[in-house]
Amino acid sequence: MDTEAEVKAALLGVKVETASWAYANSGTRFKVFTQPGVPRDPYEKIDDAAVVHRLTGAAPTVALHIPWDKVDDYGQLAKHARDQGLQIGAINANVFQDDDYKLGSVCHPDPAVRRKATDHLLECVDVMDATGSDTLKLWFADGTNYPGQDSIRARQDRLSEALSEAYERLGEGQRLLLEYKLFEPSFYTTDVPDWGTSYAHCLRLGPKAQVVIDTGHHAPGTNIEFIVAFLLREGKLGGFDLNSRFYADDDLMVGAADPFQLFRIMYEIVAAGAHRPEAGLAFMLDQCHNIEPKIPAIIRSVLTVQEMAARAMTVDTSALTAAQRNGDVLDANEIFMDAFYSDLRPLLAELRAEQGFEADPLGAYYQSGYAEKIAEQRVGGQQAGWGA
Ligand code: AOS
Ligand code: ZN
Ligand code: ZN
Repeated sequence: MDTEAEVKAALLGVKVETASWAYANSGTRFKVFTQPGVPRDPYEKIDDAAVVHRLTGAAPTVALHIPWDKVDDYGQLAKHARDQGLQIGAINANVFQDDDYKLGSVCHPDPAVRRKATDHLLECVDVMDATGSDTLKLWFADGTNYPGQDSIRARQDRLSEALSEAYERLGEGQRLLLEYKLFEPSFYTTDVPDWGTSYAHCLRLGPKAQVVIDTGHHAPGTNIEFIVAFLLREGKLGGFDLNSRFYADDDLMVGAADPFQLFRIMYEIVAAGAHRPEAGLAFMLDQCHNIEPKIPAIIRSVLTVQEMAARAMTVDTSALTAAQRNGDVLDANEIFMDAFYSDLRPLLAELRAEQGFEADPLGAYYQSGYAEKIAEQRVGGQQAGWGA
């Protein structure tokens, strides 16, 4: 993509999905530092998500998490979102915070526990039906802590059984995204530890099952963009949980630790044409802002995703292809790095202003008085559940 106009047009298709839990209190197992003004219920989480979208113009959907966002009337919650220009995005199941799930959920040795966990997955599809969501996002904390604790293979059979039941429950236009995580909270095995495991289960399930890459879920040094390129080529990449990590699944602002890695990931997406809305790739934020103010941190993350996507769109692909074909290693790398070094924040500010949004969303947020208003109005903010 060469011209500014082409980059701007392509950027309009790159939308970020914020996470309801990122607006609420969160923390680590050591401490949850509560913040003034955090939402007291899912409706207020949606209010905050709407502020991010109104300022940036790039965050039109918000992911829910059940039971953290449990309400009596999900249709009413979805209407509340629509009334503010938002849609409900992925519905995240939670089968990791109930006492019954100590030895796992869908992989648990006790069939009664597996039934309970699978029923929760089906409940999440009911929530999808009620909210108009098209995406069921599944992350399993299931695993074991000691060799011999359980059968590795039997746990895969149990997982496959539960996934099949959830998959069969999906309606028209709905899909299942299976997220992997190499570590935590189990210490010896994790039942969906890597992209290969997720990919194999998604292949077995069918075309409505795809992999979710959480950028914080790999061993240090993993080449994530390779996984992105491979899964895109197989048509099995459903989307991302974007965040940043320095040492584990830190869930920090995306790009904060390694913007170059985010650029390389976005390059593979743009090179495959998967940045286009019709590709259906979900750019979800899965972040927890434990010490920093939440809404500004989420705005920063949305802007960073756009910035790295824009830079990826400016790679001179014809020159790069020629250099690659000729084996000009340094030329090819220099062309790639040229795009990474370009600062496209002015172009993005211009695009936002042209679209009627804030050229400087963060500055506009600070001047809006919204933070002061919610701090005054909302007392006793809800805890997301992380670090609970
Ligand atoms: C947990 O580490 C995973 O990243 C989950 O994807 C995420 O936090 C979850 O979707 C919320 O339950
Ligand atoms: Zn995640
Ligand atoms: Zn995570």
